[in-house]
Amino acid sequence: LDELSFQADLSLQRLKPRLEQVWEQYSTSDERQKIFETRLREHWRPLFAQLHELYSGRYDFFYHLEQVLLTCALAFAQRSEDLCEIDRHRVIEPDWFQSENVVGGALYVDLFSDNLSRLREHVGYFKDLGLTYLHLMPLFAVRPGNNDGGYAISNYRTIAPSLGTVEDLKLLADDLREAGISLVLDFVFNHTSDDHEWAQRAQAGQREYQEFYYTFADRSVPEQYERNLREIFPTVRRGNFTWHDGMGRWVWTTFNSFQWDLNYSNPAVFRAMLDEMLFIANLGVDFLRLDAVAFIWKQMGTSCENLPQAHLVIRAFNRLVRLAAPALVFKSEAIVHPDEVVKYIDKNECQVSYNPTLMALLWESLATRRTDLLVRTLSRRFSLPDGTSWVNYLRCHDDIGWTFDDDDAASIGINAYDHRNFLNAFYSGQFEGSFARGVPFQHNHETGDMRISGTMASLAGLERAIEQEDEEGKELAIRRMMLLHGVTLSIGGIPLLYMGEEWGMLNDYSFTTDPAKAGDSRWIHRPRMKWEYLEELDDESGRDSIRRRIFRSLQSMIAIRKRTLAFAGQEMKLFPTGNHHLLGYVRSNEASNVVVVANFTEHAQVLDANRLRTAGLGRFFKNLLNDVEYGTAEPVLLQPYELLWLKRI
Ligand code: OTU
Repeated sequence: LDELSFQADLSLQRLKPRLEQVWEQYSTSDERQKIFETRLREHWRPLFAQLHELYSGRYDFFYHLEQVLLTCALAFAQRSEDLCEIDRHRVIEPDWFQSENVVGGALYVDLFSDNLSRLREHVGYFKDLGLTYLHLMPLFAVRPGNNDGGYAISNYRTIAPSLGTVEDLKLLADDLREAGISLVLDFVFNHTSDDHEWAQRAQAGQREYQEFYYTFADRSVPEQYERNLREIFPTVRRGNFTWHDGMGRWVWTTFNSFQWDLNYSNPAVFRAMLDEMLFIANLGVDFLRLDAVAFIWKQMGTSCENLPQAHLVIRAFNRLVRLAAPALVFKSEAIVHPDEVVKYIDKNECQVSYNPTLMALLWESLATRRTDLLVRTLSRRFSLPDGTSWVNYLRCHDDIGWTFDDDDAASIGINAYDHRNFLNAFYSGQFEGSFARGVPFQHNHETGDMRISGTMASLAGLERAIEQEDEEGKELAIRRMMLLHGVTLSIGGIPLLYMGEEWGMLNDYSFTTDPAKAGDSRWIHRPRMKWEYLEELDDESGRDSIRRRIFRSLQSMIAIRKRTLAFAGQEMKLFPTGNHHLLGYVRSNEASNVVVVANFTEHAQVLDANRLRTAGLGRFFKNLLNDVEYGTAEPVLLQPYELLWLKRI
């Protein structure tokens, strides 16, 4: 027995009487107690080791250890029978989310249906589209005025009053579960709003709560940190610190000045946020989106991003979830260099993760009409550890940043700096001949860095084509959108729609009139749902409706995905097409293969069909998307932006 395991076991033995008190307080059944004990046998030692590594330097380590365990046990004791039942299933089948049946959507409750109780009336809408995973953008109580779209939380246990109550959320969670739809919420744990109770206590001078954050009496320490820090929102404020007049101190604020970074080197913060997290878990949440994971640990002399301790904190949270609420899956939101993104993905850390590199490179391929950088990147960076999964998306509520590896680019003769400038020019519509209508986000004039805002349809050319009454342009824009959806629906992992995409919704420029939003161009791609669009679905008068076509095509593609077993899981093999404008890959399961080929240009392209035969993939195929059959005796012709899901026949 090694020293740490010995200490872990001894600590647990000493803590047992405290656990007994929890069971007594909640009249926890013997059977439930046993479940917790069994889980402790599996998770306690690794958990102890993680907490020991993070916090054993503190004189009061054992006190915090006790508090963490009690917080976890209390949440377990309070978890509903229904949720415990799901826990039991998912412990046996931890890779349930890898099914071909899983298709996600994300939305803002207020913009979609005004509030939570109205949202319950639209469960049928999600089912109709084929969704089985629903991410509700942050809906907890927020500060007045600018609240960064819900990411400045003042209370993790109350819902923003305009959206409803915790009771409404629970009812919705029940309805969704009944309909086979998983509920996804954010855990905004890097920072709280400046009006959260802890921040208010800090402002009132309580030292205990000032230590929940990073506060400094003068500029000297912040300036030392600043030497190595990036600026995430440089147009909001230069640097990463904000002066707070009332408190008379500088506060670490990575994002907006009202978002105060939490101090995880303080174990009291770890415990307090664990408590908030398990409260959210017990509402009936299936996936927790861990916001801004890269920033949760700071260390002088480093970039304070992606530090090893950030991983440790998440791993410790993961163990605690395995103890109290194992049905819950963590989704990492790390929009950073691809080498760093994958480090968060592990059965014991975040089981699923956004795939920002695929997202960025799909747009890159549309702009360049070439797939070289995409193929190069997929060949080295798509595969993941067992039991984990990508979340593949095209747009979300945030901007697009050009996250690819500079050396990947250099290896195929692309200068990364120039290429990012080109992509920014292309997607902000400044590049001659661009079809896109995006706008800059967080342009940093010092470094030249820029990201892009805009809806999928506007970036894909629909807005410009409609404005110019360009029929061919509209056709190409729709094809671009369906092409990208067809990739995220088939490449491996959870496809995630950003609601509004199903109608091809265009940029909404009205945010500029709202002072709380005007400074943040991401609001351009957060449009309000227009329920009147639904009427167009059944209007068969022959009137040409772009929206009906987009909705119906997407709906049918989703349905096909859900009956194609080869689209489950994460295994993907690139298929060399021999054509720089095509992307090809093979998805397989024991029973069958599907070969996906995608044309990223507005010109017809030819695929040498012998490649299919010589790769042993078959000689006769059917495109699952339109039932057209192909044989390898003839070259395969792909129409502009055409996508093939080829199944051997
Ligand atoms: C996230 O995004 C959220 O998705 C944003 O909506 C929030 O504003 C922000 O955190 C603060 O809560 O910079 O432009 O590299 O990983 O954390 C979006 C930073 C962001 C990203 C990400 C951040």
